[in-house]
Amino acid sequence: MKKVGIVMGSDSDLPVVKKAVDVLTSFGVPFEVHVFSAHRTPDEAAGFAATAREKGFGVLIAAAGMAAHLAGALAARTTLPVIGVPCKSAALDGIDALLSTVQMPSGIPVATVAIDGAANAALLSVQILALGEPELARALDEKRRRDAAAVLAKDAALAEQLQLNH
Ligand code: RP5
Repeated sequence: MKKVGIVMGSDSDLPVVKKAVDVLTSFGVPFEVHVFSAHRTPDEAAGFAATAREKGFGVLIAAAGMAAHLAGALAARTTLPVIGVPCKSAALDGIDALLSTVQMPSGIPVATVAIDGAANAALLSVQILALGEPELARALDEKRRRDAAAVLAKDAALAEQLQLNH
């Protein structure tokens, strides 16, 4: 199975990235996590992206905050799908990172998820890998069923609590 490469701009992004790690672990998808900054270690970030395909990666996730150009910088060096996770920071609540990540000029796409949306970035990675992995596709279907059942259980519990529908 192809690996997912997670790159964060700083170790301060780890609490957000942990959500992606948990999702990938739950699906048994192999992954690596690195700290490479687009501005502090541009050569390492570019080198990682440029060699990612030959090293067995199928998708890259880039998590960064503030003037977050990490996802775009990685996407510039690979034709693997790159998913950007804008991370919240103090000054602008993540709007800075959201706009920096999502507003890629035409030609170099970055699939951007919500601010701090690392869980969805991981799920999207699994969905991409599942194109060639029927077992993963089945695991995704099963998760959807479990999630739906959890919502319906909450609906039933609420009705019970409020004595509705009786
Ligand atoms: C970005 O700047 C990082 O992705 C992080 O979200 C933000 C702050 O980095 P630190 O100053 O905490 O290293 O490059």
